[in-house]
Amino acid sequence: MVWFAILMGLSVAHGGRCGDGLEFGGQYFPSGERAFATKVVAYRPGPGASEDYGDASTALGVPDWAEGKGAVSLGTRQKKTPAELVLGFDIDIVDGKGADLFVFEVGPLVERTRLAVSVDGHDWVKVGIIKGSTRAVDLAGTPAEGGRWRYLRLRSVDSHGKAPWAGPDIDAVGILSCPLLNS
Ligand SMILES: [Ca+2]
Ligand SMILES: [Ca+2]
Repeated sequence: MVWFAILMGLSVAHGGRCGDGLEFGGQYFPSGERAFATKVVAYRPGPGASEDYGDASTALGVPDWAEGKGAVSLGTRQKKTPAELVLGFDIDIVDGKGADLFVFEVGPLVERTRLAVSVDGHDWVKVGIIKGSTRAVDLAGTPAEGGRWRYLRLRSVDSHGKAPWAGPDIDAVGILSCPLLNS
């Protein structure tokens, strides 16, 4: 049984998803292109979101913002209906060493965006806010630590801002950690 367990361990290690990582915008993603969101589950823009940046599918896949195209605007926060974007992934979001999720937000500074993860797209666990020069979150120390998740929710935090750049403008979101098992 011991040998069986060791062999299983080896096969898992070799069959892992993190052998061919890629770098985007100076950030290394161990899972390569698979690290990026593949589904738009919900998009509910708040005030100030421009129609020119109203295609949520532009947040899928690897970062591709160029010449004013390739990102979706969330608009600003409203009290009753939060401005939000919900994305799904084909691999698990897990708590690995260091930061676990990286958001490509257009512009020199990230507008405050609250992130939450979910197993099913219904029950959410808040994992923190990205802002300014911080574009990544670490699940360590959050209620999501040690879990496995497939959905990410991004919500506008600030209620000020004007079109066409009100609120966060999301080009892409990728998983930095390496979900070796059950992916
Ligand atoms: Ca981590
Ligand atoms: Ca994009």
